[in-house]
Amino acid sequence: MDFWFTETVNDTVGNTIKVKERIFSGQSDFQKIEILDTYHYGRTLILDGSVMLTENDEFTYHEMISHVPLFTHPHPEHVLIIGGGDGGTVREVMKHPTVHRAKLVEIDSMVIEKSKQFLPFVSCEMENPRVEVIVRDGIEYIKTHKGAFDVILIDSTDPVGPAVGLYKKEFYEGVHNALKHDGIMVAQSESPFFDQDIVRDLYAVLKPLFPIRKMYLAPVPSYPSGFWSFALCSKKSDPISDFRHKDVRSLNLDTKYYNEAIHQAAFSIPNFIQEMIA
Ligand code: AG3
Repeated sequence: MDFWFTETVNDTVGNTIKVKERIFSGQSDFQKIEILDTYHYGRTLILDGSVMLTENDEFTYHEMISHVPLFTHPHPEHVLIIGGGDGGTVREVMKHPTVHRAKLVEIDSMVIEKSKQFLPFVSCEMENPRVEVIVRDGIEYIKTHKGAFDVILIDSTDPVGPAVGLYKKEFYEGVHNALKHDGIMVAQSESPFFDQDIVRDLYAVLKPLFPIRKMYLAPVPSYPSGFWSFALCSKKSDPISDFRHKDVRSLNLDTKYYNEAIHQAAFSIPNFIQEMIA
């Protein structure tokens, strides 16, 4: 019998993927974790019924959440990743030679464990000596680390379950305080087609906190609408005028999506989304 997985996007829309094999299914203290092998997308990580990443298209998301801020900051050395226990963001951050230390603060140790076991294509840099993995609630962690980071990446799930607090004002005040005077943060900010209220609310929260705020976009075919947004907030550097484009060329990182032209093009925002976040 055919086995299909459907992510329920809303009451009337779902995303359906044909499954080859169930690799893992379990309940952690925080959420239901599933890893499926699928025909089109390869191995797929699902948390509480939502696709977090697939082998076939995770590169767009992980490259864009990492390289856009890291090539905007003049000299990123200390990076904090909140969430992202699969390791995909860590893998991209490790491509930057300026980064001395990346701390990954993930609430759910089972996500880390199962990604290491079944998703080596994302978890491959988790044992890098420049990486420190901390199993803790990012909301608590951020409060105790003032002025510590050059770049903070919020690689969260949708605002349900343990991630609800990652969309609130108090959390972003903490993020602001945890950044150095010229720090930059990026948060994944959902689909402008399906999650308009979340997008609107998040950008309203960020507005009074950071002088520079810009949305950028990337395709992630396995996510609802396949069209994803990120919020870049910065205390000093602008992602276009301070973009270290020469370093993109000279470092010549091994990326499948990100390049110099994409960095700039990603900040071109359609009118309906400009209105949404105005
Ligand atoms: N974090 C963002 C996933 C959001 C997807 N939403 C959905 N499928 N409804 C992904 C974590 C990857 N490191």
